[in-house]
Amino acid sequence: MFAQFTRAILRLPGKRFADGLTSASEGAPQLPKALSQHAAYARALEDLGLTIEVLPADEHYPDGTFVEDAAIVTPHGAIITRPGAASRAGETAAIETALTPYYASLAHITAPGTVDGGDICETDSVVLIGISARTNEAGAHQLSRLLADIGFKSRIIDVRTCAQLLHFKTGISSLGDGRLAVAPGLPHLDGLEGFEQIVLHPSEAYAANCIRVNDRIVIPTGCPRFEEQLSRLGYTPVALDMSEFKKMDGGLSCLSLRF
Ligand code: CIR
Repeated sequence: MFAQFTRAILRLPGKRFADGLTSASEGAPQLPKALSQHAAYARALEDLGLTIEVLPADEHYPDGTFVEDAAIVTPHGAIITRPGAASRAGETAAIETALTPYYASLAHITAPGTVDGGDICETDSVVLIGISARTNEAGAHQLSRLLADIGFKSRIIDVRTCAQLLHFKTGISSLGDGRLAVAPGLPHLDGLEGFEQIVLHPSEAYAANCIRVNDRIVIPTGCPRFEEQLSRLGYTPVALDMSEFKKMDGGLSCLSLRF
C-alpha cells in the first residue's frame, strides 16, 4: 500500500553531523564522504523515478539528516512525530514546513506521546508500530488511532527487550509482497505473524534496514548473501554505500521521507 512513491524529502548532513547521537563504535563519520553518500542516495531515488527535495542542513540538529524520524507519510495523510530524544525534538518544524504543500492537513503526536519514524514499518497490509527507547506506549497508541482515522490498520510490537535495536526498523523492513527482511534473532517476535520472513545472516544484520522503492529494493553495499536472497526472490537490488551514516546509527530508511 505504500510502495509506489513519486517524491522524497531529504536533508543534508550538517557540519556538526559527528555530534549526533550514536551507540556505534566505528569512529567518527567524515562529512565530505557523508555528503557524497547522501548525494548518491538522492541520485538513486531519482533514478527510481522520484522527485527529490533536499533541505539545507540546520546546524542546531546534528541528527537532522535522519528525516524519517520526524514524520509518518502515507498516501492518505501525514503525521508529524514527537521524537523521543530531547536533542531531536525541534527537527519536526522544518519537516512540517516541507510537507505542508503536499497535505491538506497534518496530524501531530502530542505529549506525553513520543514517536520516531524509524519505529514505523509500513507493510502492504498493516502498519507495524514498534515501541522502543524512542517511541513510547502513549505515542504508539496515538499513532495507531491517527492511522485508523485515515484508513490504516496497525499492530503495536514492543521491541524494548531487543537490545540491538535502536528503532524497530533497525531490525525489520518491509520488502512488499507480504515479505519482511528480518535481522537474525528477531523472527520469533510477537506481531510478525502472517509475513514471509527473509532472515539476514548475522554478518549482514545492518541490511535489515532496507527500503522498497517502487519495484526495487535499496540495500547497503557489502551484503552479498542478502543480494543473493533477494535475487532468488526475483528482485534486482540497488546497493548504496552507507558507511558514514552507519557510524551514527542511521540506515537507508532514515535518510528520506518517501511518498
Ligand atoms: C539517532 O540516534 O537518533 C540518530 N543518530 C540515528 C537515527 C536513525 N534513524 C532511523 O533509524 N530512523
